Amino acid sequence: MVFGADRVTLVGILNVTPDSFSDGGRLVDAESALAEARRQVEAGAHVLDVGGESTRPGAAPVDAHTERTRVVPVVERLVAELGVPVSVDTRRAEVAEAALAAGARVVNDVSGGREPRLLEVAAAAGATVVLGHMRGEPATMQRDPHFDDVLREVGQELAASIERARRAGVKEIVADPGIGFGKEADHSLALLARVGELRAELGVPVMIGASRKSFLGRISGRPVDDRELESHTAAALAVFAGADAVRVHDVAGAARSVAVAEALRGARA
Ligand code: HH2
Repeated sequence: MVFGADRVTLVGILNVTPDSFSDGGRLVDAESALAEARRQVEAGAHVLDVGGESTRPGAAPVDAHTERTRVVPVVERLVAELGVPVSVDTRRAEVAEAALAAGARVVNDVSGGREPRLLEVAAAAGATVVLGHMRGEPATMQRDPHFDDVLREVGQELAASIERARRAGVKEIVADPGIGFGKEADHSLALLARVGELRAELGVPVMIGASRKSFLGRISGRPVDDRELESHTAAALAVFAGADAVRVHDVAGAARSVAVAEALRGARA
């Protein structure tokens, strides 16, 4: 199991894209990605999540060949040189398959397994799958998202994804409510605050990815390159509220804030 029950899993973000919303263009060559990955592992990352397509609101999709060419050489280097499980952040079966062949052990799919073959290739490789919740496509998902009851609807849609993944033969499944994926700030806040209920309902570990996202900027007024304190606070509170894993850019800071949250969660129990 990659997402062990005995600790909160810290997932470090490595976006090897030119256009990710907060760190685009910084890690496009394998050497920079490797150096950042080493820093994240030293800071306490348990998993490294490599992404070759930005899924920020409004992002245009990239073709599978481009995504694979960005991701696979980095996955190969991380697997060869670092001792932590590598995750590939992709919606495409073709990219997942190539990354798994290069040694990745986790497929993180923000679309929740919309491409059925992605679940099949992950199952065949014995990989863990993170199933995200997203309505629509990144290019248009923030156009007036609507929920009558966000917790219930996201829970039901994630439960359907989990069922598909189980049927495909995936053994380790993690759910993610998709903070900011087709959601207003209030939806993201409700999902984060009530993550414990979501976890209890779904019966699988839940990951939260709030790092640097716009709903935090809406609260503090800070731009994307100045939201670390907000991000650490959100990670800690997500853990206190019941999250099993957090996906973060600044692993060193998150490791410290999450340690406090874990201790408090332990004290409450
Ligand atoms: N958020 C992003 C990307 N992948 N995966 C999961 N499971 N959960 C998330 O919340 C999530 C995710 C978006 O953030 P980021 O990778 O920083 O930006 P971009 O999509 O622009 O590359």
